[in-house]
Amino acid sequence: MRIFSGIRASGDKTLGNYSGGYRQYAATQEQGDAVFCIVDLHSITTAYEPEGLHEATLAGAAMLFATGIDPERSIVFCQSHVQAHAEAAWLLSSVTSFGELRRMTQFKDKSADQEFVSAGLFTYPVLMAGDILLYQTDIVPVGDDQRQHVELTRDIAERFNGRYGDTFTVPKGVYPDEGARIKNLQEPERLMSTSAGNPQGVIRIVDEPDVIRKKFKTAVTDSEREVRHDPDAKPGISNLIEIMSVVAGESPAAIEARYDNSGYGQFKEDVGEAVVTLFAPIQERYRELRADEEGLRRLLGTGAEKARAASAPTLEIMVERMGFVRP
Ligand code: AQP
Repeated sequence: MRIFSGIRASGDKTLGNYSGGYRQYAATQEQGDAVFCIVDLHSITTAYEPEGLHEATLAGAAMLFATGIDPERSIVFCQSHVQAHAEAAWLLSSVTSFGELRRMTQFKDKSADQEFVSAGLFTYPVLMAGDILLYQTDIVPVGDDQRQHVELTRDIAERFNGRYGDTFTVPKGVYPDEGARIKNLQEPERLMSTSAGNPQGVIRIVDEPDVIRKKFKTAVTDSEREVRHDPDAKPGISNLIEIMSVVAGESPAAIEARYDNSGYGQFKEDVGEAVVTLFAPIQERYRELRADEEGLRRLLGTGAEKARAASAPTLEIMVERMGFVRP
């Protein structure tokens, strides 16, 4: 089985990224041939600084390895190191409609925050489709915010296959049962995000333990006392239950039972402590890896070579079937 997922090089990654991304990557790499991409070409679709991109790319690589991706076992590389990705995006844009892209909710949300809305922000889902399809991917482990893009990728694959003959495996999105949509602790109606929302409600994987504890302690809840999973009536506490479920590997029902009658204070403290304990070894590995820039570049170089070899045959079939003359 072929597994592919991408993670944007941007800012400090969050508990949301851990839940929908990293933890799923580490688990799925055990199930087949996994390919993980730092999607740095995606990072330039919103306002950014070149030095920031440089740092975020290296940090992105370090975080993948720190959270358990094994470079011997899985392919880890940067999107900009493998030219097939930019080429595939252009080719696939001919089988993607303007109407489909206009319906993407992430474009609507992200463009609303931008002073300058780049064409790349609009067409980025095609780049993502190419990322996935170039590797004949079977499954794409992601968080729920990527569901619409994975569905679009499936439509693009089917349309290409229908028009030019069977070329791509049609991939399936894999979303975690719990923690596919971790919310901002201060604004439980919105997703926890690297780039948006109240920063006090965003748990960054590299946050100091005391910062994490404080963010959980001050998390928004409601005026009841009951630790009960009910996302509509109790979004704040339900979010904390889901976080605890991700971190402790327990079902929401088991967590409710454990905190029956104990009130919110103790529960919030325990969730914070559980996250601190989970992140401590990741932070340590991350610091070591990030300090060795040469080592990271070497690993990314090897990953890019493997990714070029793995994607080249599919790109070749695409251009041939589409009627291009090859030199
Ligand atoms: N809040 C979240 N809950 C669960 N999963 C999430 N993911 C992101 N936020 C949550 C998942 O993390 C993986 C990598 O995401 P990404 O870095 O490619 O970027 P994103 O989805 O756009 O979210 P970010 O990191 O918050 O970046 P911004 O908002 O700055 O663009 C994906 O699988 C994603 O589903």
